[in-house]
Amino acid sequence: MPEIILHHYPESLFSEKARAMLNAKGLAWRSVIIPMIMPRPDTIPLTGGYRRTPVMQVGSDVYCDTAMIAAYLDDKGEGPTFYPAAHRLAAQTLARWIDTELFWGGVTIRFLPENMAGFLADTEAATAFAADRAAFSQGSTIRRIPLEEALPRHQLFLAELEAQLSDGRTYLFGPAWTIADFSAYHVLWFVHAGTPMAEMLARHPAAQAWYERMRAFGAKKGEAMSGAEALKAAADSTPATVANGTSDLPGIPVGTLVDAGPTDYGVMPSRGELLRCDTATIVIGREHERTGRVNVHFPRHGFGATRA
Ligand SMILES: N[C@@H](CCC(=O)N[C@@H](CS)C(=O)NCC(=O)O)C(=O)O
Repeated sequence: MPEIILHHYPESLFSEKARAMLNAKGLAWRSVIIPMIMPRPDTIPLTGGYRRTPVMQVGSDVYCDTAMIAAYLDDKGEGPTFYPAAHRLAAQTLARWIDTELFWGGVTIRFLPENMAGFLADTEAATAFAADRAAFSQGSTIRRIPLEEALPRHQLFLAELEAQLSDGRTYLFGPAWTIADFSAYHVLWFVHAGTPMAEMLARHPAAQAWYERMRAFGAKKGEAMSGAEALKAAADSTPATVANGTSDLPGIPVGTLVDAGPTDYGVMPSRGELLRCDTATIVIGREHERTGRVNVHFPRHGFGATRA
């Protein structure tokens, strides 16, 4: 199997979710650190436009969104599945709620001036970051959550997490992790790690102990790789075959040139030939002079494709 390559940056919370999943599964991975803001000349050739972070590459297959990354990793490495049958619906639905609703409330809290120390180097970096994220937000359908809504939402989640864990269980749904553990972990890491908000988490002992268990997964770093090396790894491989690809998009059969991407925020699409669109995934095939042929995989939830 080609190496697993994560394109990410240290401060990115969804990258922390991917790092934790990779390490929990005991998988070896290579680490390409990308800039926190655009341009990203060694990542966009792989995705063809998608610009959210992280992106995972396995040879010339590119996995966008941590939901897709989790689905790919699930049967790799060691440890239990992220989606145990008895809890699959609850864990997936909770993970999706955390990755959107709790996340956007968390953004409001984390970006309060008193929680920002050390996040951006100086005023110049702050100005560049604000301009980049304004461009990123173009076309977004997401509502910014005001603090008076975000804070009680977060406090209630902490209280419910504490109640869930207070019988001494190791993970949210029992002795084995699910995808919901990794989603809850990365948002708490973003809000509480290294900020004055750490004290709020510490008031929840069961949640704090669970958080420390999850943080041990996130801590390990991958082996460094340059963006140029990662593109060469794509150029040197062939994408995995997409077997029996079908499309459930009305009037858009497999083989159509499409724009595929998120429908909620960071909506910059990737253009390519549709290889599959079903309830779980969208896959497109595309070419770039630096990568050769790549297949780009998206989850279906929160994503769409239109004729280019
Ligand atoms: N649902 C996506 C969310 C990814 C996301 O929002 N990532 C943030 C960084 S943590 C992002 O893309 N920010 C803008 C950027 O990095 O360009 C996932 O699970 O990967």
